Amino acid sequence: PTHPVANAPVGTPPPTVDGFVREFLHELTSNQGVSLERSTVNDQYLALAQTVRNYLSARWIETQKKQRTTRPKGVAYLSAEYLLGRQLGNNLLATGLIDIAEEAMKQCGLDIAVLRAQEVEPGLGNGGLGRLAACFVDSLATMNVPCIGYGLRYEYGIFRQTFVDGQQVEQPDTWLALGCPWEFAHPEHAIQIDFGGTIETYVDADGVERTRWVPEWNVLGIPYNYMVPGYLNGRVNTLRLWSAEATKAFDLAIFNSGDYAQAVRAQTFAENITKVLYPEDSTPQGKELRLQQQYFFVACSLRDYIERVLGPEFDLHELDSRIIFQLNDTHPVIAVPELMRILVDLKGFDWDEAWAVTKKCFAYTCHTLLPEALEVWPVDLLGRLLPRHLEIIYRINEEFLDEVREAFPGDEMRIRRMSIVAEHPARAVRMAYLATVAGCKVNGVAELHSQLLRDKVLPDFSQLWPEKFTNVTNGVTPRRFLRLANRGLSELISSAIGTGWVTDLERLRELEPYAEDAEFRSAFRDVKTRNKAKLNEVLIARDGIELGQDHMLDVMVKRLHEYKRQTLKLLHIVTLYNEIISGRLDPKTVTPRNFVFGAKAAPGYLMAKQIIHLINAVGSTVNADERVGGVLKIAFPPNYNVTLAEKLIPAADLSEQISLAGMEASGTGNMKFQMNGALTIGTDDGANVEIRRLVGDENFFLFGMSEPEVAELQAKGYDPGTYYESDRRLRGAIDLIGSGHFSGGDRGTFGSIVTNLVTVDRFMALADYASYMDAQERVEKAYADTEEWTRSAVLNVARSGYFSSDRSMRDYIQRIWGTPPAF
Ligand code: 26W
Repeated sequence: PTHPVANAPVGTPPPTVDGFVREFLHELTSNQGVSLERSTVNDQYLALAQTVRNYLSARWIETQKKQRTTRPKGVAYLSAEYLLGRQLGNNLLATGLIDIAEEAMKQCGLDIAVLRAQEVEPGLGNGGLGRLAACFVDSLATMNVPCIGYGLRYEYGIFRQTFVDGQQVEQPDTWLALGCPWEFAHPEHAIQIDFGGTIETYVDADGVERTRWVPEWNVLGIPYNYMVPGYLNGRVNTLRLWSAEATKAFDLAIFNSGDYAQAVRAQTFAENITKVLYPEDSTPQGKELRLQQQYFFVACSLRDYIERVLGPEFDLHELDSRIIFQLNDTHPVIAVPELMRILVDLKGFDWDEAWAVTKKCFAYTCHTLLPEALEVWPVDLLGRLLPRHLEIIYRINEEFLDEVREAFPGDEMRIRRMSIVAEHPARAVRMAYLATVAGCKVNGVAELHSQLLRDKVLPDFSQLWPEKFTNVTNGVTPRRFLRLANRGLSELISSAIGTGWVTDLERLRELEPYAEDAEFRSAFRDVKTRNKAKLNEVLIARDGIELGQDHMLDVMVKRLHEYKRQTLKLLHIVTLYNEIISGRLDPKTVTPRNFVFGAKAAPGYLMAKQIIHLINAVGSTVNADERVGGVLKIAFPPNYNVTLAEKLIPAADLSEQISLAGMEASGTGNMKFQMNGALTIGTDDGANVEIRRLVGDENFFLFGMSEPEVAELQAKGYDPGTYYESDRRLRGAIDLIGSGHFSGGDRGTFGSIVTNLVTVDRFMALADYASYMDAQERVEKAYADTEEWTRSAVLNVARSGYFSSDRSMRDYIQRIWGTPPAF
């Protein structure tokens, strides 16, 4: 069969299965150097990837050629993380080659699913922020917006999680070990990046006193390009990730000194910069290497854009007509003084002229509310690594504080509060303040978060510049998380309303009437059942985990963090278990449920690691206890990642989004579950607020305090002990954990979790416990009415269109970038 292929090279005939087979076999022999008979699965995967890559690269070149003539304004997304997930399936989908490739592999006697499973996902991110960046670049390509994603090519991505006796053990993620067919290395375009040294002043030819940086050492940045295809539209954008290598000059000096071994060590030193992704996703460690990573990738990216994309002819006074640099959290904020340095020190701009340009070229997205997650760099560290940048930051701060003085004369307290340079506890640069001062716009990632950002995190700034602040609610790509991950539901949707929803997700609204259609509901349930069966197969093969048959699937997947409250979920489970084994609850009256957890803990976050241990301990105890009669099944597959998410989410019935109100900036998992027909049990937090508004109260299980109620309780003084004392079931659950029941009788194992809960409980799990238990009872009742539950599930899907990242991108374009579609 032939098939129109949108990303096929111009002028080439539509691909056929035969043609695909020929190209595949050619790649196998010429690139892998093996015959089909002797090839390994890895050979086959690489040859298949190469075949797809060939289709894309012609379009990619075409896109770039057009851009060089039309010179549109583009977006440079600056992000230290991209959590891409597997590429092959996505690229097959974008090129319209899925069916052809499947058939072609069949003709070669191969199962494409086996080949696809061979791909190791690039896990170059921690969680929400990195996955969001991947969704955004997908949407921009699909919407035909010129975008270049800049980031770091970590040699080791997020660690591989294993469990040893229920405890997390981290293994290095060797994602490049078997070869990555999706990257294009360009060592010939290496860029030199300087560090350290001193600054000196000199008088230039016009008699003007100027400053220059005399750096001490340097490394090379090697660009690796990745293709970001739009969905069936022929555009292929670029993701450019930088890898660090030693410079020739650097080792030559040492080689010449005769110390060969030292010279080789110097190479390792340089390469360390992009060796590994920092696995902390909320508490910056203030590590020098992290700052090196940040400066390294933004310095490479600015140079690349200014010199290679714009070129020497371009008048940098007009920079904002060609680019907006979107700062994905504060990690790339050192780009601000870097651009100032380029303009003032290297291009001869006046300070004011340079600042006027810089202010128009950056916009800042904040992704958090936790005070400890806000990056702050000690000035001694900054001054040692980037002396000129520190000086530039001081000047930006001085002029900014003059502006504040003018607006609020005599208000020295305000000056101190707003200073980019904090004086206490140690002198340090507040990167979020620098980003807010330099950015033309500042946005939060959900309505509630943006409001709290204005009112609680940056109140002085929003008072000074109210027009700077805006909201863009996050979104997720429906290509990966619905069309690709849930083929069954996609086909059902398309059979009802056509295929337009894939690029226009609001059209899912047309499904609303089908919620009333018993036949459609039955087909919808069949899809869920099949997705559950597939998940079972995956979990058995992957981890030997067997879920209960015909159980409700209740899923909580996200990074392990106290504010997300995995312990609250555990308290629900332990309560049910305790009530059953103490004879107060008949297991036959309990809705059979699989509780699935997926979560990585930052390696240095001890409480998070203990909570993982506790989940596993509760799991093995409850799963093995015959009194439970199999109605409660707990599964915690290790190494939750994008690939596993794509299997879990389409199978889920219930989505757990139970953070303390005011803590989760947005959440994006919540959106993926909704889109795949799970109902949400959740607090009024992050984007849950908007999900609930869209699906309606009757299709959402709300519980817990609202953000103002949390603030009020905080203010009057929170004592978790009172909840423990007064709630019998809660006390029973906590005491059971404290008794050593889940730790072979050892009371010490989980002692610190218990003590923390009843004495500190920073995220108020105990305060929300009763309300959560109530909501879970409502879930049970609702689930018992299969038709009503399905009706709600269909409505959840039908009302999820707003959470397409295409809509987020439209909002960024309208409210922040002003980028017109390219051509
Ligand atoms: C170690 C420094 C650090 C600090 C914060 C590293 C990474 C972060 C990120 C901001 C953590 C993160 O991923 N935040 C999540 O961003 C998502 C996308 O906007 C939101 O949906 C989540 O609510 C938010 O937790």
